[in-house]
Amino acid sequence: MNESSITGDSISKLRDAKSVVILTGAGISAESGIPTFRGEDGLWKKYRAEELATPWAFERDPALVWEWYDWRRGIIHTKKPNPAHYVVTNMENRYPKFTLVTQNVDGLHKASGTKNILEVHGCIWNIRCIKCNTETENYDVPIGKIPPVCECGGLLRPGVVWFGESLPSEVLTKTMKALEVCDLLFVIGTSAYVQPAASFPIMAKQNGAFVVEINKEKTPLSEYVDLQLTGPAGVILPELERKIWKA
Ligand code: BJW
Ligand code: ZN
Repeated sequence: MNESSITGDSISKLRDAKSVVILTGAGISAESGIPTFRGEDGLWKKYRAEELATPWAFERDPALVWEWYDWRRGIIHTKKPNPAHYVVTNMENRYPKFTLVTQNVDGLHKASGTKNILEVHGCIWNIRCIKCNTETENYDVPIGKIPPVCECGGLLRPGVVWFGESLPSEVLTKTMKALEVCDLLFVIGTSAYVQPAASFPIMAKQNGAFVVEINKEKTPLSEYVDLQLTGPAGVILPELERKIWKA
């Protein structure tokens, strides 16, 4: 972290905020060993998104899509939250109003103890029937027979949001409300490429929030934010926590 970039004014903004939203992306789980989507070793470098993460891909070949999700569930279930997840959890306890909005489907924020979580792209540990719409938690690794089938005879699909699908409406409504009232937004480990999540920081800033970005690299948001901290979230966030609350 470039310590000099955090002025006394920024520190008091971060310390004194009352209503806080944190938006996270795959980068916050990278140090837990979970691949991101668009980085050097990102998933989209090896697999074509449109062949795997769309409703049309699932219609065409549900077994292929499930093979990929089964493989990813197998990776994720061995992984644990890293220091960045735990600082986020601590922040929930420090601020009077706190909402975590995550694009991640890995469940690591819940595993680290954060409570008020909005999973805008769903959760890889949920499965949903495409016929009767029943959604259940399922932690089986491997999933078993592929593709899995519901008791009603319908195909089961991962409970995640694919390209071309709407985000869950209740989750989106709660996200919009939180973005309207927050005075501080952290944007952590997202390339800010996928809509509508990429627009959340713009909405919050237009509503008057102070926006802090933490990322290993510059993103399309970097020029727009009030404070940009460059480096791994698992290093930056513990340093920031020390600087703000334990100095
Ligand atoms: C670190 C770090 C460390 C690394 N510390 N940082 C044309 C046609 C159809 C649709 C569209 C279209 N144009 C636009 C759209 C909309 C589309 C979209 O945005 N497409 C883009 C590709 C342009 N969006 C949608 O379709 C969404 N729905 C929607 O808009 O509904 C309305 C609508 C419907 C129909 C038509 C049009 C509109 C749904 C989006 C769903 C996204 N789903 C996925 C898969 C989820 C399930 C799964 O996991 O399999 O969500 S895609 C993937 O990207 C995943 C992620 O949540 C999402 C965001 O990625 P994220 O988190 O930002 O990860 P990366 O890898 O991109 O970035 C990692 C970052 O971390 C990098 O910046 C690194 O530097 C950083 N980093 N290590 C800190 N240690
Ligand atoms: Zn069913």
